[in-house]
Amino acid sequence: MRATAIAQPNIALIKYWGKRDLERNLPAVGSISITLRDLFTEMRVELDERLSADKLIVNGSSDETMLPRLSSCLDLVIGGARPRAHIESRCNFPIAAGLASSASAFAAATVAAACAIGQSLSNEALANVAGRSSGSAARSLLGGFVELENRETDIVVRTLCDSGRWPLTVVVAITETAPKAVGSTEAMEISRKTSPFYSNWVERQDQDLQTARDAILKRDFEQLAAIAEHNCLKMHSVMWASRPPMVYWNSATMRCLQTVRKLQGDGHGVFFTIDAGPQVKAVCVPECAADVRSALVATEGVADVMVTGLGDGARLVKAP
Ligand code: 2P0
Repeated sequence: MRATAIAQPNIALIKYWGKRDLERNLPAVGSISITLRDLFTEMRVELDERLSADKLIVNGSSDETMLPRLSSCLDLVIGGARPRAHIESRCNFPIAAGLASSASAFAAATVAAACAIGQSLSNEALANVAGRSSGSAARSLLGGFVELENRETDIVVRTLCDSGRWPLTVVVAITETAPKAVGSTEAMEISRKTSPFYSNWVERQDQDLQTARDAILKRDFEQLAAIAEHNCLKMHSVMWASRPPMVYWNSATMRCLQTVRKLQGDGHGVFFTIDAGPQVKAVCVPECAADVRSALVATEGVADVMVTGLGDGARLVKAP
């Protein structure tokens, strides 16, 4: 009745922002992401009939914040009448700071919970359970370039290109490690209800998905760079125009964008993307990674820089 799984966070190049069904946590739009290799969440789930309540330990300390959502995730996989669980999570990057920590956490928890009870779920079933806990988590089940397709009543995830076929590098510039003030779930709802740009965002998403899919299949870096930056800035425009406005950037975020523009001007194959947080992810061809890293390290306000390649999907690390 126990299992451990590991999952990597993913970074969306064509973003998920907004929900069409709050109850089932179904996204309003499809999305395309890359799964990272060197950032991870390891999640151990042990079901124990003697426990009266679920317990969560994160990086060695008791943690109540994520517990209700993780308990619901286990209920979805195992059923509400399940034994309570001792959940232990280990994560090697800042949590809730715009680095997709919920994606890797819920992907790992879903895989571990299913294994803990010896349940063999299809990829589709895993995606829908993980996605219900956190929309972006379904994408961390798979590796490389992953598309989340929004179907009429559910979602489906598939790999568009393996990490080995197009081994890009991601340089993450950390400009702030504190958790964000407004979580994505709440911010998405504010955007849906108040942003004058929201309906246009949803309507145009299929075009952006098509352009990105085409770029990935051709491995056309310039095309992917242009559509990913456009889609990212469009998502932030939706947020900025919401009431109240949601601005996740700080001054170092903007300076990182300028650094990336300068690198592009010097001929480097690099583009930026930013999620619901102030960190900047610079996606680049591997031969430019050292220069991109040095330039971001030297950018004022950058606290830390992490470099990673693209990785595989969630997997078990220990049999029960
Ligand atoms: C993404 N983000 O596509 C977008 C871009 C943030 C900005 O998916 O409410 O934590 O749990 O389904 O998965 C963050 O959203 O949101 C997210 P819920 P989640 O990566």
